[in-house]
Amino acid sequence: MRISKTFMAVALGAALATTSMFAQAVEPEYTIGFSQIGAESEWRTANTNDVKAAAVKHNIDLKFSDAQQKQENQIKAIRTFIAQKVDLIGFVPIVATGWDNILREAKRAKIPVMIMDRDLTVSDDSLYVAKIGTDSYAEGRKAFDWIDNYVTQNNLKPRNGGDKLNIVILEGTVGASAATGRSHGFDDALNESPNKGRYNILASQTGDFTRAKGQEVMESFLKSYRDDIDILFSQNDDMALGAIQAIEAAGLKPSKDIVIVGCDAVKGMFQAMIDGKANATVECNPLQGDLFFTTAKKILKGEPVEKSVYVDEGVFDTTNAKEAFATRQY
Ligand code: GYE
Repeated sequence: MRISKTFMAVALGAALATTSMFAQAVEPEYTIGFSQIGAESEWRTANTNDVKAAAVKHNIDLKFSDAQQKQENQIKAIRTFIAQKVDLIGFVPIVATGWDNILREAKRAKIPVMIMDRDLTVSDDSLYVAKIGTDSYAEGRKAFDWIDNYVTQNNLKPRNGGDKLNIVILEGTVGASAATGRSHGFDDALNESPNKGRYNILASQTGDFTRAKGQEVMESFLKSYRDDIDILFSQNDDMALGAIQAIEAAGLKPSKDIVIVGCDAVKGMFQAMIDGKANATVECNPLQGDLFFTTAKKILKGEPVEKSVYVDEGVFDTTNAKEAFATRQY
């Protein structure tokens, strides 16, 4: 078949028109403002990357703001989103309290608000439409249960010859639900355990969810109790990784002299388990972007959504770390 030049020109023109029509069709469906806490941990970086990628996939114009670990910056960002008349506002509450006023401003402007990852306490639950995140309380319980099981199976004895196993705790950011939830879950599981009498919590202090602070606080624990600490529960993996450096610097063997359990299940912790320097980590899934934007779109279309959803999470330890590592996304 011979194709005439005219036909070619018409066909080309049509193709171009289709392309530009298509370009118009991919105009962002909604504008969403999102206030992230900062970049304090490997987990947070994975969470941020996931939110940004999911926004592209969901055809959202994302206004992303990093609060550099300060609640006042989050409040400012939310106020800016309100002024910009975005369609919906999402944020990760760095701490649980202090949000009532700004959320009332959003409500007055009729902008729906969604919460991601951490929990918050507000006087009126209608100040946000939906919350998706992780169950920190359950994570704390899982951490203690793993320890209790490990201690029983290995017949672990106190290093100092005393009658109790000494636990030290690196807590997360003061006032953050991820820290208080993990503390409560851990304490409740310990108090409910038939082996409760085996344990003593020797020290518990915040390391603000960062590697540097985790290392610093562990150094001070070791200064006071080098030969007494049997178990470290770190409320995130980054602090555990910092603590491992402090433990090695003190001439002790992480995972052997001191059992180390973290939270998050980030790649750095998998590597530490594979290298024999950490024992276990309770998973906390940062891949919440897809569910976040799916829920946001439903809200904006007036469809019903669940008020609160938790993502699924497991526990990893040296028995399955190597196998699981290959398929980890964060
Ligand atoms: O465990 C920690 C992060 O809020 C669940 O925040 C999150 C925690 C996570 O910085 O690494």
